[in-house]
Amino acid sequence: MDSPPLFCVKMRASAGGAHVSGAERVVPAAAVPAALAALGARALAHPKGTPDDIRLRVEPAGEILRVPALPVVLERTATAAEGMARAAELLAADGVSRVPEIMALFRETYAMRGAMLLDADTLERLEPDRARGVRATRMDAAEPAAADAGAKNHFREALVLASKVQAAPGIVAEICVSDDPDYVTGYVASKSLGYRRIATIKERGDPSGGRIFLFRGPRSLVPDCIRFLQEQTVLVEGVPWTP
Ligand code: PML
Ligand code: MG
Repeated sequence: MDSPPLFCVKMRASAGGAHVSGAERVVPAAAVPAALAALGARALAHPKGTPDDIRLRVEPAGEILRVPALPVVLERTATAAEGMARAAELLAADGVSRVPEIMALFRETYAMRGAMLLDADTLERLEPDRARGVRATRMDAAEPAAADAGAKNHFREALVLASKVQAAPGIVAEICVSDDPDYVTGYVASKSLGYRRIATIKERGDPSGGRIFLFRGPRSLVPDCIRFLQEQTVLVEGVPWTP
């Protein structure tokens, strides 16, 4: 039996032009109204504040690619400094050179809506629009998500995104720090490291966060990479509810 067509449901909320929150689901038509309601409620209840602009959007999901979730490993760190050092160590162990320079560039992601796309070796920035960055979008966990309708599950959503990103052409690794002031856990991900959850990677109360996607390959591959991140709908299989 053919499965019913799926739709991407997206929410983006901002205040005074600054990004507050965003989330998305990939669901069959019958589940679109509930997904819109849940994402709308979420936009209104974000710890970063009440938005003055909430956008909800529904698009046909098109052709779906299924990828497995990256395996999850917890890295126990107690302070932001320890967490950043652990992230750097993992990237270096994974064959990324110039890690201190990459970590220094991380600060520049704080004001961006999307991620920085960085050549892992030359450190050249590859995003067509540097203020916006590159946004990984059109993705969800493959398993039915009835219990997922309510509050944000940082871990699950991040694992979905990281698993999609590592399936993109040319991507070799990612580093992420949440921009939610009270969410201190971040991660480093790659195909060989899996999803390394770093228990503490920033100070509580700190609103700065961002993502860097590290790319390796010919420049001719960059458009394919960006197209995959932004346009290919991906369902991630085997995403656990809790880490
Ligand atoms: C975000 O706020 O969107 C990033 C969340 C990172 C989640 C890390 C984890 O809990 O595994
Ligand atoms: Mg956030």
